[in-house]
Amino acid sequence: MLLFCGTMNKIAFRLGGCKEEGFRLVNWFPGHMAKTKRLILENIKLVDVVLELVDARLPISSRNPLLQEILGGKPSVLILNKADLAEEEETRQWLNYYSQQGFPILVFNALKNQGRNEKKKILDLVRNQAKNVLARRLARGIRNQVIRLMVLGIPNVGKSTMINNLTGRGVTETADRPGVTRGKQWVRLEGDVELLDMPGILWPKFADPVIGFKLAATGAIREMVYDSLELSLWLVDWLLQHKPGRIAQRYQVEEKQEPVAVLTEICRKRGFLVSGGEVDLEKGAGIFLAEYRGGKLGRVTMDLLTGEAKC
Ligand SMILES: Nc1nc2c(ncn2[C@@H]2O[C@H](COP(=O)(O)OP(=O)(O)O)[C@@H](O)[C@H]2O)c(=O)[nH]1
Ligand SMILES: [Mg+2]
Repeated sequence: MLLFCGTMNKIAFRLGGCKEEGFRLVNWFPGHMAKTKRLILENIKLVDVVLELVDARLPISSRNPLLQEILGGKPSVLILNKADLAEEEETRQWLNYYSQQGFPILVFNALKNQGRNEKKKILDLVRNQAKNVLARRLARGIRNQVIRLMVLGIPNVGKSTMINNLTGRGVTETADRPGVTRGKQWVRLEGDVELLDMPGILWPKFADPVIGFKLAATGAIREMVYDSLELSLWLVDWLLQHKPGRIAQRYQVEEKQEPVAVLTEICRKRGFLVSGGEVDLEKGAGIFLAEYRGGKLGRVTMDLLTGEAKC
């Protein structure tokens, strides 16, 4: 299970030594997977349509690898959430990509009050997806035409926020960290649509180390399972390669150097020093990650469809 070994060694090498902590990243989730899957399968039986939430910045990396197996043919609607944090042109391309594959799909910002129109768009897609199920039910003599749906997605993708948005409630049980949702009941969205008031929390992909880093960078992975310095160096490296100019613009530093030198320069500019004049890289890393997540480096789509840099 040394999934992150290669990249970690690269980073550790730049830091001047191999760090055991780097391998902590791999220990995430497997223990909970079987239980999580069982719970979701139990809930999925109760619904007609699934709202699959993914992060618009990571339209591939934030999808669960076993989703199709979990759905077992159950109709779903794909929602690219957090669209306000993703690059608009990239989102348009992803929308085309999934539409062409026949996915009913919508771009969304669950934090914002999207108004009736946006909610109606979701419900129209849901109703369309439920048509066959309702027809089959009717053919069996069941008159109940209420469509039941649930929200599914990996941690922190905005499931609770989406439920609040659809039900029109104030913010409850949302947090910036994964895995905070509890409780279970049905909420009527419209006369013919009910929503399970408990999202299905899926585990993310972690077969590919790059995906692990992307998920960690956007905040989908619990803080305790990665080392913020290593993650921030990976992110500096990724931004230098894929979004040149972003770091320079924010921090007025020279981009044509190794990631660790870039982070060191950021620390110096910000005055993050420890005794003896050494830079406090840990502090710089934490602040860099927080600023990135807070959108201070602009909108960033990390899964890329365009050019050579596909994902
Ligand atoms: N910018 C932005 N933030 C969002 C959006 N949806 C959710 N969030 C934030 O993402 C974090 C996680 O949301 P939450 O609903 O708790 O995710 P869950 O773990 O999937 O239930 C919270 O800080 C939300 O405010 C969105 O569309 N845009
Ligand atoms: Mg939640």
